Amino acid sequence: MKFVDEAFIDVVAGDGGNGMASFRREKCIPRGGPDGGDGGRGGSIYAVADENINTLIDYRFARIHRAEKGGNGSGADCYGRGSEDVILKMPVGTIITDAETGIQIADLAKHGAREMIAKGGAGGLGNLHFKSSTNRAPRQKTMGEEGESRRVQLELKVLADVGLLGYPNAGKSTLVRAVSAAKPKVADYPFTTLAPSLGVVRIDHGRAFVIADIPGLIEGASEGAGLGHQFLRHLQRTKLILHLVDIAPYDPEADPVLEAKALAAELKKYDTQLFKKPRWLVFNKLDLVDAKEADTRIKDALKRLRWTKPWFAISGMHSTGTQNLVRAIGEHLATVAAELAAKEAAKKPKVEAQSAALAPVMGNNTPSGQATEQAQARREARRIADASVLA
Ligand SMILES: Nc1nc2c(ncn2[C@@H]2O[C@H](COP(=O)(O)OP(=O)(O)OP(=O)(O)O)[C@@H](O)[C@H]2O)c(=O)[nH]1
Ligand SMILES: [Mg+2]
Repeated sequence: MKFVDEAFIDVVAGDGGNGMASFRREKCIPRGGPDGGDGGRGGSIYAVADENINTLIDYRFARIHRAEKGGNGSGADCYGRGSEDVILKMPVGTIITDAETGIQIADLAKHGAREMIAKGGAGGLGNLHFKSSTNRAPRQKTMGEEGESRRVQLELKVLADVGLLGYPNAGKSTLVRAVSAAKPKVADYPFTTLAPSLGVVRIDHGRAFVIADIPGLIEGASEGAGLGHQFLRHLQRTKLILHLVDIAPYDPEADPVLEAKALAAELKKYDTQLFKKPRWLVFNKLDLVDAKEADTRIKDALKRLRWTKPWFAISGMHSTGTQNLVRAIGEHLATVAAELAAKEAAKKPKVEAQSAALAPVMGNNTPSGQATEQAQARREARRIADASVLA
């Protein structure tokens, strides 16, 4: 199943209603003066992040979203009705860009984040506003402003904790099959995987992470070689990249170390932040060479790559060393989460001090504390369940 993660939609905000030029006409009130009301404002279009939505699939079918025009003003001081705003619910993590200019409009990173993506036009002015001491019967009015309209691109990055990087046939999909219940296609020809997919990896009871299998990358991907490098965007929000290196490539001419260097260069070309992200080397297909030969090849590779970061040796096909890898990933993710929590806590000491002062004995066992924890747990469970559906 192809993971739907992109959609283009047209958003058309409502025009403002027109102002009115009219005069008060009542029995026994001659020259009642201007009484034309203003037009109402047109509806705007907002994008709101909603954790209950997981894909952009709805936006592939419903492509045009319009808000209504504001009501026109009328006589007897009546103002036009303001139109309702249109709310488009999108998955958390959606990035919205103007399709024509490429400028980012919004990044819906958190549940509830709300951004205006097309502004409704302001209503026109009625002739009430134009009266003055010298012009007591003005006939001017203004028309409502046009609502904004544009084509936007919605992009949802795969929410994975760990992403795989490697040449075609390195064994990425085989590793995903070995450690998760997901079953991406595995075959002995390059570019078997054509679209990213997710798998959920259970570390132990109650702890899991999401791994992203992405298509293979080759040297020159940034210039379009192979499938190009656009799939690298799926690695941008991961917390760890596993760089798979085939220690026994089918092609005897291939040099896995040069290939690994080339991929690191491609990563850097795509995004230096991505290049700086924690990345571990995983030597795969250990079963194809004897232990001594494997040891020599790995040592040689580590030396030539001047590798000082963590590395692992596995056989995805026989699940050798994969549990060890999974445990290490679990520890890494726990450390990252703890660091993030500490950073968040340091960011808002004021708010916490205030709430502590308000409720000195309530702690985190309060109903609201429990509710937040429960909501968090529910969100996480849903995220994992969705990932397995996608996988
Ligand atoms: N002997 C052995 N073969 C493996 C191992 N891992 C993968 N393979 C084989 O290598 C081939 C490619 O594996 P895939 O998992 O499809 O590789 P991939 O990296 O996902 O490849 P692309 O999707 O084309 O990028 C398949 O024939 C696998 O059976 C391993 O640990 N040992
Ligand atoms: Mg694959």
